[in-house]
Amino acid sequence: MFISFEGIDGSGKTTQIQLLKDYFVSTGLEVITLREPGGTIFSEKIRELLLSKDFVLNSFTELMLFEAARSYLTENIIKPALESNKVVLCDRFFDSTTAYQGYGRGMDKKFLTLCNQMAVSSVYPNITFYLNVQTEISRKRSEKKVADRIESAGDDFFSKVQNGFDELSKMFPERIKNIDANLSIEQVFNQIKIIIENNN
Ligand code: Z5A
Repeated sequence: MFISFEGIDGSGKTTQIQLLKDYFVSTGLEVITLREPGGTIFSEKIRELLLSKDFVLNSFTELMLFEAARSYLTENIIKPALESNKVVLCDRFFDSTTAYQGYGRGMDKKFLTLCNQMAVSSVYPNITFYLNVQTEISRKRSEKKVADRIESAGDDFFSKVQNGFDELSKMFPERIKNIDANLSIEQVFNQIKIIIENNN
């Protein structure tokens, strides 16, 4: 099973991925956790370039780097893991491209869909948990973190991205589960657990 987690920065993805991993492991399943961009030495190098404040990237350069990192990760890690029946939990996947590069940066969404399809070559998440959090709450949670290049974009950018995730969850309600992520860690995880248990 392939599960991705989406949402704005500080929505609690890393926290919930760890809880879901522990849950699956306790039931005897083999689980791998990954993040995007990243998850392999090659893709982590691309991540450094993408998040560094040393470079000014235009939207196209940024997009190509995200897709290159995703293509490599999918081919070399996600596909083989799914073929050997492991559960794959991924912090972000192609919905982030639609939300950040499409809704946030204003790139053409049809073009992005095509790029996403080419990068993942038919490997799609079975479930996507969209951790839907108010921007003020996520900002408070991320207060201590030093902002990277993308996190340094203004509030206007993040409200467009948030709107993008909202729209996506309405367009694909079967796959994308809209989770109220303003609640406590335990309450958020309960919503996820109920969906996983009903899915079995
Ligand atoms: N990006 C893109 O533009 N296009 C793409 O295609 C892709 C990505 C794939 C990667 O960022 C950046 O790349 C990201 C989108 C862009 N940029 N932004 N903005 P990243 O991987 O470095 O970081 P992130 O994914 O944005 O977020 P994060 O810092 O990893 O946050 P998180 O994983 O969602 O949250 P967390 O670490 O679990 O929680 C943050 C804090 O809140 C922590 O102290 C927790 O203990 C606390 N927390 C978590 N949940 C709760 C609840 N429920 N209550 C209270 N406190 C909580």
